Amino acid sequence: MEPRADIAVVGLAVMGQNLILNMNDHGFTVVAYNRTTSKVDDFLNNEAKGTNVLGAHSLPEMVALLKKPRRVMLMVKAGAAVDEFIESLLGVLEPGDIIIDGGNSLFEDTIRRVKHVESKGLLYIGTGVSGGEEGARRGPSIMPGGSPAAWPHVKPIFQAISAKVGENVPCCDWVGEGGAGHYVKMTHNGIEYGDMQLICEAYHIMKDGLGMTPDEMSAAFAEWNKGELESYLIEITRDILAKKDDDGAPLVDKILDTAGQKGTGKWTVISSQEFGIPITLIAEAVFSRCVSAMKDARVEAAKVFKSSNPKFAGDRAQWVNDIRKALYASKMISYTQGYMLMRAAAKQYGWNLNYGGIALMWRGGCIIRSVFLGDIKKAFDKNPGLTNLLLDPFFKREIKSCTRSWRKVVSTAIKKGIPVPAFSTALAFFDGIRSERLPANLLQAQRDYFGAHTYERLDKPRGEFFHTNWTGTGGRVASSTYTV
Ligand code: NBP
Repeated sequence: MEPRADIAVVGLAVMGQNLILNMNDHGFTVVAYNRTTSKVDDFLNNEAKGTNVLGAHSLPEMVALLKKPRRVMLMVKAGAAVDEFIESLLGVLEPGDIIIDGGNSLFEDTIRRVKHVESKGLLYIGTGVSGGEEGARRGPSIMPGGSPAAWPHVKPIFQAISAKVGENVPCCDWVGEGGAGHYVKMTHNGIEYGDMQLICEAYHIMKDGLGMTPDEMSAAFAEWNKGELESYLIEITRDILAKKDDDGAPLVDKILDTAGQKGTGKWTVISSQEFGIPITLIAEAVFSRCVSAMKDARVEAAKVFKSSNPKFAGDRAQWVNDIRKALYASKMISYTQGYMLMRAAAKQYGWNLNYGGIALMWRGGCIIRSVFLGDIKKAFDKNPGLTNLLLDPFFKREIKSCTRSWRKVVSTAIKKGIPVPAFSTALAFFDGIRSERLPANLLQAQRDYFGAHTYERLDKPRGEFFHTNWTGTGGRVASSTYTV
């Protein structure tokens, strides 16, 4: 068999099929393989009919069709299926060949797999692919990490099929070693949870606080999509709110209010806890989905704690403007937190992340794509060492211009009993991060009181630890571990 394929894609579900067709459009010869091999024929006889896509019914057949170094991309369910395929591939590939995992794998699994595959003399890439079905077909955002030596061999394919922004700039670049690509993709998904929750809170206030109809709200989102909030998620929200069911009534009103989740938001929050980075907005977005899933408990409690009149007094157009600003300010906080998280992970794992480059990769193709990410890119281009996005002159100005409206919206929603966990945690973070003094002096005193955990003093250099015998009955021995 003549080795004439540029790459193999394993896994013919929605993502695999669409990526193959996208690669084919860009002139690459792809060989398709799937565990259930009947799906290979199905694909070749339907979606891939008339293309140059080749099919294989076994891994040896697939490998024989590939040019060297062989490139095999897995688009299978994350977890055990990836490990099983890696083991099978190690049996048929050769040193120098490249295994790519394009699924939503946990970054820690990717770190382990890179080491394992490299120990066998092969190269490994773990890459985030974002944009769902449409992205995979027309141009996704691609976030590759793993063995750096593999990148030059994969770059032409990935950059050709990725989304483009501006003057044909690909939304795909090398992210870093080990699990960096999957970490950045995980953070992207966490931020996506946050963005969606913020939009839902804006919708909730407009619906219950302002009494707006779905059509009126759709018009507001259409307006917002012309300004600083212009983004894919605002755009689809506009369209969702305008969509009618078969009977002509708004479809959104008929959808059960319980949200599902697949785990990447939860993983982001777990990782943030490991590093001590307060990604409070993403955490609230994950928990909000959990609260929404407790439908029966909510129905039960709603009978006991009846809500009072949630209507906001005042001018509706003014409120819509205030809500827009509250959403914008909260979004700035969410991305500030997300970037703090990536910086902490990079430090821990020794990744040299290009933060502006990440904003560019997210600028097109993916679910969180937005104009806003262009501003983030500019901020990191100006100052690659920026540790707090809010301190960039543009974002400083922007958030200052929103704070009045933001406080007004959050406080009124709280008074009226409309839950706004993401708007309000964002505001609490903002007030926390801009406080020179927080009440943690008292907290340290409490810890020293009951556990002799020691404290540092304002009037002494950092790193000197003190213990007080608070009750007069304690000993002089302090705890030997001190973690700020
Ligand atoms: P799925 O996540 O639904 O996976 C289906 C594929 O996995 C099929 O090819 C199936 O083979 C294979 N598979 C399964 Br299931 N268990 C297997 C096993 N034990 N061994 C070997 N193969 C196995 O596909 P998808 O929705 O296209 O997503 C692919 C990857 O991309 C996932 O990691 C997903 O999280 C990620 N992703 C998805 C989206 C999206 O919008 N769907 C977006 C971004 C990333 P079979 O046909 O023989 O059952």
